[in-house]
Amino acid sequence: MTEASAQVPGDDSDGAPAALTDGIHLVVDAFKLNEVKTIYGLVGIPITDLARLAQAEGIRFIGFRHESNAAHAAAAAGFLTGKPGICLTVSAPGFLNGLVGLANATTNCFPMVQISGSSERHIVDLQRGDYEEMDQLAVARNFAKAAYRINRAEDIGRGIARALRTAAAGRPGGVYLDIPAAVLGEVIEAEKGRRSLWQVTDLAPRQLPAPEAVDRAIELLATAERPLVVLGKGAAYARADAKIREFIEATGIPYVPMSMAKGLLPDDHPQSAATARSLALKKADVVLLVGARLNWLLSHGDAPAWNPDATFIQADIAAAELDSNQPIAAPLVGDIASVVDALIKRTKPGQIKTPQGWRDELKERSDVNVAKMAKRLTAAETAHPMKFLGALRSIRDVLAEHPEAYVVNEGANALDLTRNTVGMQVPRHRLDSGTWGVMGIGMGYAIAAAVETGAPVVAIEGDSAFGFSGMELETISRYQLPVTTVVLNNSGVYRGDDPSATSDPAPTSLRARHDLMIEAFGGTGYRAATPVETAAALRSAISAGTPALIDCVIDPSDGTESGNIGHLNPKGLTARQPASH
Ligand code: ADP
Ligand code: TZD
Repeated sequence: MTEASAQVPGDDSDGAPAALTDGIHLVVDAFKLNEVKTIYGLVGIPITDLARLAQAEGIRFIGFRHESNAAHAAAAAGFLTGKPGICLTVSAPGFLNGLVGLANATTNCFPMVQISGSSERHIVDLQRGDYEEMDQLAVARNFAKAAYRINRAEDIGRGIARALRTAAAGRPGGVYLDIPAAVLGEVIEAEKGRRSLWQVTDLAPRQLPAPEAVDRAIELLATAERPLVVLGKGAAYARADAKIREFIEATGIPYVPMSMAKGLLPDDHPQSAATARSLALKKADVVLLVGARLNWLLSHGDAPAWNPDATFIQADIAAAELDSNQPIAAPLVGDIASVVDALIKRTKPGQIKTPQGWRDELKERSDVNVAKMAKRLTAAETAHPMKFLGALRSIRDVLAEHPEAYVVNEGANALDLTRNTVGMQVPRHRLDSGTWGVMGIGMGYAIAAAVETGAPVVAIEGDSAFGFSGMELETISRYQLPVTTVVLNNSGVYRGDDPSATSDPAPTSLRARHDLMIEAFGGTGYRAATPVETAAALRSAISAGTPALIDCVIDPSDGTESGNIGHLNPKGLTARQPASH
């Protein structure tokens, strides 16, 4: 227990004064009991003393410049550790700023809890006009996996346990927990408070698939002529790396990793069909989805991206996910570690075989695509001004020397091209824009990766993407985190030569020397205009292990509108590609 500061005459039988505690102490005690190690937040009324006490009690408090970034950090911490990340925000505007991160975490199935202080209930509920007045609980319900409010100090332990459990169990997601200022300040007897707290046992219990469901899936895979496994970020999250590898290698089935599943098996694994992805999807006849949704990122399982006669098997913890887009012939509902374990145990030796012809076909396509890419990379090496691929080739080579480094990645072209160029060797080391394709996760995710792991972090950012969280360079510098930010700076959203400018800059136009920004906070700024300079700067920044930013000067005419998802733009009368002149 934290040291309660006051005593009053109690009604104990011996008349001794009873020790007291309050809401703030109880929150910190509940965190400690549940082994919360870090809080990502931004202070103000009514949570400043909560942050101070948490820090004094040995919980790390990372103070941000904007709540959205703190919430993204908590979400990334949840993905990286498998335990809900904690974000702490103030009332109304602070709460709303954090909500983007909470909603994004829920969309990506990352466990986190956003705790917000809130204003006086009796004023808020009659809309009398309080300081930072808002019915936060009602708002949060729409954007989170669940939302709860604690109305009495004696319920703090219960509320925190419930929030942690809900965030982590089943399909992980974001949980909102509202704690009004009056509850944080409520004083109760310390013993009553102590007895009200508990530690959550087995946060995310295993969920085993039924044996007949597993056999059904195995029989389908056994009849396949062109089987395929798709690994999603749910598979990465499940920490079943060794089992997944064992199953894939024992059956010889080719696999395609979704972007955050890169590294689950090393990207240069001979069964990876990542470099023959289009062909793999178009021709596979039996597809095993492992922690990957058939959403827009997988063209909803529809032709022509997919074989219209493909049969789908889906392993997922959320039964309601199944059949959301295509018929699922063999549902495997359970946690991925248990599902893959059951698949391994129930497959008879030699029962699932992958025809060599299918593997050869993928390998041939892959060789062609790799050769094409190698040619583009070589051409980019000498191009001046520097192209995305020129910078990325250098980044790829330096990162190959540091497989332990975490890669954070956002942007449009900066996202697509990095994903395709930079290989990952280790599971859960790539964090990116995810299911929403959201901009703004960059510095928050990078900070969480550095804080949670202590490993070097390289954030590869489009110049627009970086701007959403750029002020957190100060946070990175204040905590001296080993984060190198590489801005692929082509002076605009998508590209920097949009001809649609009037007397004002074009809607996509941007101008910044990001290397100068970090210097204001005491970090090291580099400017790189060539691939050689990019490699030298990245090597030096990673080996220094201190905050750095490399502004890579990229040809403003390099890049395509909306990256590889330009087809999602509406095609009305005014539709055109402004930057493709
Ligand atoms: P990607 O974008 O990489 O394709 P998605 O985010 O679409 O991945 O899918 C992740 C899926 O993984 C979600 O449907 C989620 O329910 C599921 N999932 C998350 N954790 C687990 C787990 N431990 N076991 C089983 N399924 C999980
Ligand atoms: N706002 C938010 C929160 N998310 C978004 N995805 C967008 C806006 C729209 N958007 C994209 O989808 S990518 C992008 C924006 C603004 C930035 C692309 O420019 P960039 O990258 O400089 O980051 P490239 O490499 O120049 O394409």
